[in-house]
Amino acid sequence: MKVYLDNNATTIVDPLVFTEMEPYFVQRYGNPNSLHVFASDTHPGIKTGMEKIYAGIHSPREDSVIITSCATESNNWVLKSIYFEYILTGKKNHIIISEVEHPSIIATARFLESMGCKVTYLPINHEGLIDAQTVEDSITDKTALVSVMWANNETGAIFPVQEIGNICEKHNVLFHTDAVQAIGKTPVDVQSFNVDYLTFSAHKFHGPKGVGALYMKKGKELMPLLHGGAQMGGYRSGTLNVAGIVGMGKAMEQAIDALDFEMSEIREMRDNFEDELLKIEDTFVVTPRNKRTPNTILISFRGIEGESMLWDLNRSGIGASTGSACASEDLEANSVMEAIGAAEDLAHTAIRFSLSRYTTQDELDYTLNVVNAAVLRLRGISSSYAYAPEGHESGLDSHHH
Ligand code: 7TS
Repeated sequence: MKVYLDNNATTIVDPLVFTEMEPYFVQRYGNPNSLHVFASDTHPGIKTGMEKIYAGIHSPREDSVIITSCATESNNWVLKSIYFEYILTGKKNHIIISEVEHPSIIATARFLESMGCKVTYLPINHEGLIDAQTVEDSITDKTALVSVMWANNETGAIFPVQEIGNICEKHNVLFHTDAVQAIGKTPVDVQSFNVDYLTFSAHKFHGPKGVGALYMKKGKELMPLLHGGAQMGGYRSGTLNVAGIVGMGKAMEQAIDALDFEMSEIREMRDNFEDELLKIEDTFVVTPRNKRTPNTILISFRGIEGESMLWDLNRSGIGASTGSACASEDLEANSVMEAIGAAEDLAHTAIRFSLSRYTTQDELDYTLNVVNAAVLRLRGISSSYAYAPEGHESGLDSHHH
């Protein structure tokens, strides 16, 4: 049996999405900007795709949704753009982000620091959540931007973006949110939330890889990312990714259709699976379920190195993660677990299971059996588990690389 439980890293493309994209490779391949029928053949697909994308985040027509190549691009762009449009030319020099943003935000913020910006990294509390009050406390008259993700990729924690948006509006500070892990998992509405910029990526909601977007509210500024033929309103030149736009549109429509299913059925499957996992002794989940996206579990098995667990799971055909795939090249502790202040031995034991609407009960039953067997095997050979039973907060992290 092969079981895919790494949907926060990427997702299977919905077959309906693939079907809609297909004609745009061999049949309707024209450059949309050309002046002939090969071009105009592509226009209805682009129009429908864009309409579905706008509708999916409740964006009014007068706001902008600019298609990019991924969320990493959107995140880099919005931060660097704030630097060029608001900081370099004005009196502000400060941005606020959380310490558990995706590396595409953190690394960009560090780059801006090297350019002379001040950056505040907001802490998360013991539940892995951001307290909106810490945003307000960190804002000064020098603050240009707050960037806090909608939902965290490691824990699934949903951050208080509505409150943060209101605080930013009150203090006249721009607000960007990375909504990559929110689309299709919790309602995303840029009109009822005070969001100035918002990032998302098609491959996280059963669309194709290589297509992302940056939403911008009317009246806000953005530095053109790619100068050239003035596609995408001049913000991002380059021949449009027609199939990608068609695919992201269809994927967005499907994600919105399936939202209730995610928030009821998938949530229930996740909760039952989590209940079973927590029956294994010395296991921990930090963020309360009702404050998480419906598909995510970040769980620690005391005494078991995350990578060892992944190995056992993988041998049985199960794909999970120790956290962000972006960081798994090096054997670092889970960054969210570290930010929460977990003891180092626990921070190395986190495993992320992320479900999707394609996950079945059979797959979870099978996974549970494999996890149970893996826990027995790995704790049996774990020196740290034998020496550091529950409640014993020794720094005995004897399992090292
Ligand atoms: N932002 C968040 C919150 C993410 O989770 C990811 C990918 C990205 C941005 C980057 O998206 P991309 O479109 O540039 O690929 N996160 C993960 C993850 O959690 N495991 O692997 C990739």
